[in-house]
Amino acid sequence: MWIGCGNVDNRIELAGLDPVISVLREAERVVVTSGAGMSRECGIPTFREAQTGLWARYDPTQLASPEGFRSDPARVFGWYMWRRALVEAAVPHAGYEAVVRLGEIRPELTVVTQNVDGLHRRAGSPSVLELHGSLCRYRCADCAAPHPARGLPTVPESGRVAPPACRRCGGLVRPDVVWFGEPLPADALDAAWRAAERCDVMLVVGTSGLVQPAASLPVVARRSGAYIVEVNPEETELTAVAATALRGTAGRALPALVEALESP
Ligand code: BV8
Ligand code: ZN
Repeated sequence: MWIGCGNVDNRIELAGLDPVISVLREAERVVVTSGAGMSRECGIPTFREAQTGLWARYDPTQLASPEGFRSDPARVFGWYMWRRALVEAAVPHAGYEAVVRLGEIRPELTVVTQNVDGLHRRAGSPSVLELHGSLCRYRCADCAAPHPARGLPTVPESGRVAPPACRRCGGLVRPDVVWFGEPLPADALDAAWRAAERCDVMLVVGTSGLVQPAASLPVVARRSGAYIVEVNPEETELTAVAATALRGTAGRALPALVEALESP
């Protein structure tokens, strides 16, 4: 079942939200899992958008992988300094605020994100499981010593920026994100599996559901009996797992959802 997004003045057809509202009203444990679409309305491109996507001109494994970084550190580091500029300029939209509000009315809310932009935290979500790390943190590629983000350059376009040298061992500094072929942080991933297995409702927001193991969380939740809601303007690999799909953007559908949940 899916609900079209009201084409007039941004309203979601609230009548279509009913099944989602009634399960949320009964739910104790809710998980919000988010992907790049959650930040699209903050001006941060998603990965797969054709022309403007983060990967439009490059193969992701060339940019978001240890091999890519080793073969051309300046190109990869420059890509992150450009993305860092986008993130620093971004302001969390009303959808992020709706997730914070949902956490206030459903205290057992777990936020799990594939995004590395830190926007859930910046919006005020108290605890966020960052499965793929954060481009707000930097460390040495060799000895893992933390490196301060302040003072790193931000660039207007994705150009070449030579990464600084580690102050402890002279190794190259890299973003503290999870690249392809790298393991996810065990504590965050374990907590995410547990939350998926125990939740009553999972909102799957702004993800194409293609990157593993994050894309398996809704499958695990569904198998454990959770009601899955996809929030995405388009169908994805995960639509089949969803009980309801809200065909709207994160910045519009999430506030509409929380407003309906709080209405008497
Ligand atoms: C690992 C950080 C093992 C860096 C990223 C099976 C099991 C395990 C692994 C694999 C597996 N199969 C394949 C693999 C390998 C690989 C993988 O998944 N490959 C893919 C390409 C098939 N996985 C890995 O390598 C992972 N590591 O498994 O390690 C291991 C274990 C032990 C020891 C060694 C190794 C690591 C994966 C993490 C990679 N890092 N990010 C960075 O960001 O630079 S991935 C990156 O891409 C994102 O974090 C995100 O996860 C992914 C992009 O996906 P989305 O977020 O969904 O974005 P996308 O653009 O695709 O879609 C956007 C959606 O939003 C669309 O649906 C669109 O319609 C929608 N949308 C648009 N606008 C809006 C909107 N929605 C709402 N509102 C809007 N306004
Ligand atoms: Zn070092």
